[in-house]
Amino acid sequence: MTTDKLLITVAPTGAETAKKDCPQLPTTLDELVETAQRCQAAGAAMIHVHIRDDDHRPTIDVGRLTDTVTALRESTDLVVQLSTGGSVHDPLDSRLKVLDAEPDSCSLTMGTTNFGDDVFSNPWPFITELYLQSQDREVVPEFELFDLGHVAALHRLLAKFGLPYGGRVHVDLVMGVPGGMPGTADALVAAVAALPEQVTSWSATGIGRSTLAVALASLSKGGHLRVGMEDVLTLAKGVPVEHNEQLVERVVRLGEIAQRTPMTPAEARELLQTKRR
Ligand code: KMH
Ligand code: ZN
Repeated sequence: MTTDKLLITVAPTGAETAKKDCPQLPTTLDELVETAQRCQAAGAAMIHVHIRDDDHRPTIDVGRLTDTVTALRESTDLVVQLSTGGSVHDPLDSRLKVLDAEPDSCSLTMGTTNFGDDVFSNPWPFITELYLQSQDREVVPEFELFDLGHVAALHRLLAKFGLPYGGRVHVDLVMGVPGGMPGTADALVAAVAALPEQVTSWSATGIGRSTLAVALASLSKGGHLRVGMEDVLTLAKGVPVEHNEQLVERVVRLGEIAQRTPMTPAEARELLQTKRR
């Protein structure tokens, strides 16, 4: 699976950080579009999207999500991936409705995980329902794996329900969440070794201070990268991220050292076999 192309996904907003604590977090549609354009120019090919309401609080309102998908499609070429994880407070039935916004891709987390002081709930019946709906709606899932148990659950899902829409299996290792697997090279190697044989591409992201360790380990193993202010808010101790573009630029530079060229959005669509919309 080693490749000289590097898929960079930007996750610019997330659901955990408050705007008042981080005014540079893109929370309005205009800010998101501006961020997406600059991150694409810097080397990102996919965007993992969480949106906010008028008070900058996380929302998964389908109307707003649909407008967001439309705006991102009109203003960028990025593969648009909507989060079905939302925030830890979003109910499961609302999270299923995210697919109504017809994104290219959706996140699909493979198990419940402790999430700091909270619980990010992903019971098996929810996972299977979301998977079946993604197949039916022709949306390419990105399997989010926070733990080794989630890798095992992916084996089970693929064995029982077959391949995703498009026939490719793309996963993202989300590492260093307090409650999930640690953001270390050792954990990454163990998780990659355990991936199902059907996996055709994988990326990794390290939360907080684990961001660099995970990025370097992923590059060493031939993996792809996710970065963004959903996952990390500082460039170094005491140095805040001012714009998501900086995080994309940084991994483009790391990729150059590893002789990896950023994938274009068109190449990412080919890799993931997303539907032409
Ligand atoms: N905000 C987290 C609770 C996803 O986007 O699918 C869930 C999350 C995963 O960010
Ligand atoms: Zn997310």
